[in-house]
Amino acid sequence: MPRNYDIAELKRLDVAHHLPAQQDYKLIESMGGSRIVTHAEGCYIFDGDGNRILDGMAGLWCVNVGYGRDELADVAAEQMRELPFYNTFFKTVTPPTVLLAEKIAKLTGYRLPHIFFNASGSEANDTVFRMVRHYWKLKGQPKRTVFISRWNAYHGSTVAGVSLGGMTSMHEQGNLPVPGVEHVRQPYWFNEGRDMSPEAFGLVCAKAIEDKILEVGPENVAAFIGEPLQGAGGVIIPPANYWPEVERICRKYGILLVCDEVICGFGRTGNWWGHEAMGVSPDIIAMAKGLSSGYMPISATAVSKEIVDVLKTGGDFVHGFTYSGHPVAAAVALRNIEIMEREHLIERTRNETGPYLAKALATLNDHPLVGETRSVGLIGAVEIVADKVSGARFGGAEGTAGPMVRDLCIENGLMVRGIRDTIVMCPPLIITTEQIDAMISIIRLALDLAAPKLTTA
Ligand code: PXG
Repeated sequence: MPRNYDIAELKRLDVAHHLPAQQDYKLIESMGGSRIVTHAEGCYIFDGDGNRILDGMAGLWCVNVGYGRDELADVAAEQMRELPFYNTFFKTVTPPTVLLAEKIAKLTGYRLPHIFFNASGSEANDTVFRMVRHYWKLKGQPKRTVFISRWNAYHGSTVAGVSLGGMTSMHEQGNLPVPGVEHVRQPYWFNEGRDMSPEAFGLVCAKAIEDKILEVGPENVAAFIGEPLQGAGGVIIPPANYWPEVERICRKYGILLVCDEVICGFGRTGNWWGHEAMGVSPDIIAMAKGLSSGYMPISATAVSKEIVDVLKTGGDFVHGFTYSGHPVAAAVALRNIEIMEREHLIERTRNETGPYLAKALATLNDHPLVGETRSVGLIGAVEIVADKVSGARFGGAEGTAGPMVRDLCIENGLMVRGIRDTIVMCPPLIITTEQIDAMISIIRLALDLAAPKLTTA
């Protein structure tokens, strides 16, 4: 049970001393501090003001097995007592780290049998950045340094993560991207492709990658990186033919294919990996979040044998972090995966709750403010529009309706994100059909409440 916190004092201290992630500090100050989340159980979070909120975001796209798993707390405590820390720098490793590496390799069908551990998704992508360039140099093709990514992609908040990502607001802070990253258009059919069929649009977006390869020179391109579906970009689900065509292009020019599975991995799409849902076989994947369901900070980069065989010709790969292969995080991740297997959460998402969410979302299509609903497994989106036919947005530009509807959802007991004018959701994989119904009812209510304000604004 929660402790008896002095919430007013915590809010005061929050404003005085704590700098939150990706926030407007002045705004938090004007609010008198952030919402203090005190405890959580199953699919619900509870705050210091007495609110119970259905967590439609699984924390931050990560608490796949839901909150309140005593066995994850127990396994962490056991490991902390036995060995709280040891590193992987001194020709040393710990038992949970080795066992987790084997487990992840197995989940890739041993196609990506070698695992490098990190503590965050950003670091997993930093590892990609350094490893890929090093690989090409060792292979005798040192000019292959360029990464191709998509506008509006999210690959993290470190220098490499922001550079690989395609968020222009992030690029503007810190003079990024670093040289050697090129961005191409995203496969966002609802916003950018409705004048053609999804199939035609899928080919156009894949062709943009080929055009960029030819512009940069294939001999200079190291890798293409992409999220199987863009999460933080607004749950952008590419047309079905996009990824197979991207893979064909990468193979044609001998370019490495990297999938960022930080959100899509560990059951989110109803498969272990998002790339399985998209029908491609990457050479490298980055993962985090659902790997431990957020119970411990841990991430990993899984790599093909071919790449590691080349790395073996180069002596030390001088890369790694203090917390690479942290034994407590690894022990928790192992047990988290065991829970997913024991409770058949991937199959349940694929066969039951995923299809149920898709149908429940589709019931919103009759709402005058809804332009499209879409989902894969348990990740979904609702597009808010002023005009259902043209797709025009309220206020003439994106970003008015989304935050308003999001805030109304939260006020009415549902945590979702509003990305531009898209409401996105990514609930724990343990969500029940009744809880999905509750989620959709609250979104409908929020849309109803927002409609008069938006139409008169
Ligand atoms: N790749 C992807 C696909 C992600 O979604 C990262 C990498 C970076 O992971 P770390 O652990 O370094 O944060 C992420 C993280 C949002 C939001 O606005 C999304 C993330 C992080 C913070 C905010 O939805 N995803």
